[in-house]
Amino acid sequence: ELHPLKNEWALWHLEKEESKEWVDCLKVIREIETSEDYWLMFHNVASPGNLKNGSDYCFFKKGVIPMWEDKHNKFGGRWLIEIGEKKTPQETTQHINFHWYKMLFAMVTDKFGEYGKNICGAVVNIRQENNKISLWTCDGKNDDANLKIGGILKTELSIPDSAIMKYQLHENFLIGIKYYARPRLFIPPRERF
Ligand code: M7G
Repeated sequence: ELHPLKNEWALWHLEKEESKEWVDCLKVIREIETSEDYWLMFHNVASPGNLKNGSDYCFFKKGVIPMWEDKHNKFGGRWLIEIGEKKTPQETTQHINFHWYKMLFAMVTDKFGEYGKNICGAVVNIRQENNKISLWTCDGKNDDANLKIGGILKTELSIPDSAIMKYQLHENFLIGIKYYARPRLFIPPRERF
C-alpha cells in the first residue's frame, strides 16, 4: 500500500543551453505523490551537489511552474540561503546536498504546518562560487507568514545564527532590479537605516 503525501510535487531539472531560451531549458524529471516516490527520487536521482555547474533543480507543488511569472509566484518571493565555497569541493557538495534534502524533507513531511499552503517550492542553483538554495513562497508581503516559514526553515536546516537568511521579492527580478534591491526581510533581523 502506497503512502500519499499531503501535496503532490514535481522535480524539475534545468540545464542552460546557449541556443535556447531559459524557460525552454526547464524539464520535469520526476513526479512525487507518495513517500515511496520521494524515497525513490532520493536514491535514484543524482544529488544536486553532483550536477554540472550552471544547472538547477526545482521541487515545486504540482501546478506551479518554477518561474517568477507563474501566477502562484509573481506576488511572492524567496528565502535565500547562500552556500559559499567550503574548504574542499567535497565539503561544498556535502553542504549543498545536506541543505537540499533537509529542505525537501521539511516540505514533504509538512513541517510548515498552517504556513505550508504559502509554500510554492524549492530551488537549488549550482553556481561555482555562489551556490544557492531557496524556498519560494506565494505572498511576498505577508511578513508574518514569511518570518514564521523562515524560522522553521532555519531550525529544520540547522542553520547557525551567524548565517544570514534574506527574503527577496520576485517582482524585483521580474522588473530587472536583481541584486541591488534590498531584501524585504532578514533572519536574524536587521535595523532599517
Ligand atoms: P538565476 O538562475 O536565478 O540565478 O537567474 P543566477 O544569476 O545565479 O544564475 C539567471 C537568469 O536566468 C536570469 O537573469 C534570467 O535570465 C533567467 N531566469 C531565472 N529565473 C528563475 C527566471 C524566471 O523565473 N523567469 C524568467 N523569465 N527568467 C528567469
